[in-house]
Amino acid sequence: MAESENDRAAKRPKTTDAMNDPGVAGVPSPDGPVSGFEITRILRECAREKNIFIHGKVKDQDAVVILEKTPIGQDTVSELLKSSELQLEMKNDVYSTYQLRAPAHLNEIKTTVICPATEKHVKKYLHQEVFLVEESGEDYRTVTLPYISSQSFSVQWVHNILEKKAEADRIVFEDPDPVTGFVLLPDFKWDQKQLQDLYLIAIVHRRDVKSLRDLTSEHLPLLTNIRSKGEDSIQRQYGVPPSKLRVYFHYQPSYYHLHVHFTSLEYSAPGCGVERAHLLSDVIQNLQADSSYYRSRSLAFPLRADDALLLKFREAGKL
Ligand code: M7G
Repeated sequence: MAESENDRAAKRPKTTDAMNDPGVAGVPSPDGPVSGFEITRILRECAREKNIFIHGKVKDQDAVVILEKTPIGQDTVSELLKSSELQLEMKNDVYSTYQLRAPAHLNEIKTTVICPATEKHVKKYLHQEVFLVEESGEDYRTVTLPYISSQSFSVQWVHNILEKKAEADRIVFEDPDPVTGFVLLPDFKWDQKQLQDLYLIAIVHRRDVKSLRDLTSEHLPLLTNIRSKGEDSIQRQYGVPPSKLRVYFHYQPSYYHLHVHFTSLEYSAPGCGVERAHLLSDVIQNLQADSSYYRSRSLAFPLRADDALLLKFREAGKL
């Protein structure tokens, strides 16, 4: 099958964080961080999503490795069928099943390494019971804000992107305006090999907005700019129109530096459910109607059983 313009566009060279780069992006790296990885335990696995999250050690440092089988791209199907070995498993009437042994370059596993990983990283990927919390504006100021100010994940990786110290060659679009500007680039969950699971993030240049909670009508020019220029760039670069995109915030996010998720509508991205995702278009309209909407209203979100914020809500008698 002929390779479409969109699929070609999706196949941009991959890079890794320049700060921890074990080699050159796109070049095999036999001494990369997974070769010396010693498994401590499996944090989570999902047969349906075909991924596994592993906690272990690399040279005495804690690490999390995520292995994920990627979708089969339309453009590889013809080569896959022609150049693979087939081993018969069973045959019955018109039905037969096989094990197909694909050549290595058509059988890659997307691998994400977090090293050194903090206890919070390990917990993030550990399977846990979840509880829905309803946070009023007041709860945010008295319970959540003091907690996230002391406990949240480092946003060093975000600053590296904004300062072009990492992932600079992956940037799809940038508006450098310090107030309304942002950087748009592929999320590290997306390997860019196919458009079915397209996933980009827009990271704002300004550093004084932690999350949805901080937004007021003052930020409307920023939000409308992200929506229009983000959608235009994705249409231009990948041929995906705005009507095929889900554009949203997470609340709570993992990283408290304002960013917007752009995912393919076809793809049920982790965290795109109603209990965590807030459509950018809804946020814009809510702020147009009421500048203090996100400062004052209650917002519900899921928290995992081992999340210290859940304990804070319990201690405050809110759960
Ligand atoms: P979030 O809502 O704060 O957290 O989104 P979540 O991870 O719980 O969804 C942050 C987004 O940034 C996620 O979609 C991550 O996959 C993505 N992301 C995280 N890191 C550390 C990186 C990174 O180093 N590079 C890129 N490109 N994306 C990242």
